[in-house]
Amino acid sequence: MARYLITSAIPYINGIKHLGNLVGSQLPADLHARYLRGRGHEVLFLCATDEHGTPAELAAARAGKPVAEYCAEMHAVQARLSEGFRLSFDHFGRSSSPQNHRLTQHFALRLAEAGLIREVVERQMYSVADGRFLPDRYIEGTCPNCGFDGARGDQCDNCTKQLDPTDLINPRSAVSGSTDLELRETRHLYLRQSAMRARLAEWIDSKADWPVLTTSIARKWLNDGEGLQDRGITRDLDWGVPVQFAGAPWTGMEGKVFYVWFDAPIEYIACAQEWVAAGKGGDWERWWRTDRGAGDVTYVQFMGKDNVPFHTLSFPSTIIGSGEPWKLVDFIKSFNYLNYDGGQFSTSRGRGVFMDQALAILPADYWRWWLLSHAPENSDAEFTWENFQASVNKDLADVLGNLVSRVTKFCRAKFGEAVPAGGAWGGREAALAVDLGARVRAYEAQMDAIEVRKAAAELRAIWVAGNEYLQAAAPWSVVKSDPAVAAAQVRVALNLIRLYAVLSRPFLPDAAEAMMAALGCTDWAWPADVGAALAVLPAGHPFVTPEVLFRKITDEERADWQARFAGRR
Ligand code: B3M
Ligand code: ZN
Repeated sequence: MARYLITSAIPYINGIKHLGNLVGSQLPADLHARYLRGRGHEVLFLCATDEHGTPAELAAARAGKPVAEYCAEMHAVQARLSEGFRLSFDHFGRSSSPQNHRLTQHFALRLAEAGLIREVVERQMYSVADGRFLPDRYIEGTCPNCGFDGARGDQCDNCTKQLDPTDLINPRSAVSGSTDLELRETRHLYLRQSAMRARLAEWIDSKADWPVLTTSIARKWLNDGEGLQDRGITRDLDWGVPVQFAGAPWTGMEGKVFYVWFDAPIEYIACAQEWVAAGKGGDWERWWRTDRGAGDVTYVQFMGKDNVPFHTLSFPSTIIGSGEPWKLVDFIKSFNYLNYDGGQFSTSRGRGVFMDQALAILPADYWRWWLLSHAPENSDAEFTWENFQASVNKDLADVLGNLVSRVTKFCRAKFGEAVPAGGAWGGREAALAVDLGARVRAYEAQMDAIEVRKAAAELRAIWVAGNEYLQAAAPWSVVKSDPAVAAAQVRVALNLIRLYAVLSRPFLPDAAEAMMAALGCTDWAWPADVGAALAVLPAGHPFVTPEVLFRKITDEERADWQARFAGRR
């Protein structure tokens, strides 16, 4: 038994996430956590909401709520949706927690002591009416490129041009609308990432087994242009981790907070402390401190490709730069984007399926299966309703669901609702055990490598092999001439259902539970030997015939959903 620490990128607090967000980090992380638990390993799986930064402040303002209240509410919403999708976090924390405040300030202090923080004087827009410096997104005006009146200080949403606040024509405060703005000098803290370049490059070079998507993005940032830049880690905002704290080695930083991307990854550690504070665990240090036992932990992170630079360069700079024995990530699994039906998911236009909407129309397992079996690993992927309908109807209803219902119904009709005794195995059963034995090892290999699509394909092949066995054995014909042989076949087939529940559980947790419940079995032991696994349920073991595991999606539903989620123009 080994120990695995697993974190998913922590979703922003502002709003409900869409299926593309889900498949880019949280869902595959859950797959991995469930798989490792199923194999008997000790797992700590952490996620949280990312609650700081301008998007949180702006969303709260739009909702007309104090930001702390808005975040508490949205955290509860996201936690409920995570449960709905059966994301098996050991703890779902909050980056606004006191633990994260303390730890973020601790890291800043350590980095300063190590000489890795410098103060930089900048000229920044100050709003006299609002009495504050304005972050770029808080300044609006006319785009110098396209003339759009609602351009922001960081970007024009109309023509997508990247802007500097000083580029805007007639700039005004997004807080009050005031045009009484002036450039004033202000000091910010910069993390000297450039000083870490050689160490980071050496570290990335040592990760030959990492996905190319991960290392190529990291190398691009390390080597492109002037190379790794020093990065401002403070912002002029009220909501966040205060920069001016007791014992801080700088002065005059009142009214500033740490940049959201500085404190967000630190939440991975703080979340383990929150897990302990919530009474769910006794010791976070054995997961996070190599001087306290974390040396034998394998740490795996999951994220979308846009988050890779922050996890391969910025967060490691924080961790390594602190000079303290924190656990560094061992493997970073990153994902491309999921597109939606010929375009992109769009929150502002309500285009695509969001987590709450998905659960309102179908149970979690349907979505989990499609998303994971089509995970955007080697390139961007696309959700289409046709493809979703075909996958659900074929893989889940026709292959897995059909096997379960055929076997249990046939047994009930001919032998009653208990595993029949029958005779010994024949050659076909022995061959099935050998075939499945090899397939299970192939499935494990893909799951170990976190090759999500390939693992799904192996699992599907395992289901198909069972159907083929049943089709060839044909107990419904054999029973007429040789009931004992048919009984032995059904005994194997009922055991196949249990084997499928165990193997499918990481992908389909609810269906797996339903299958095991029908079998009246609680033995989730992973199949070390498939021959033995096909004999776990003994003759005479009672079962109940389950409800339909997966229903089919009709053409009418598909058309209806396609129209419903197409978004506003
Ligand atoms: N919240 C971005 C995102 O959800 C950001 C991830 C933080 S991971 C520390 O894609
Ligand atoms: Zn523009």
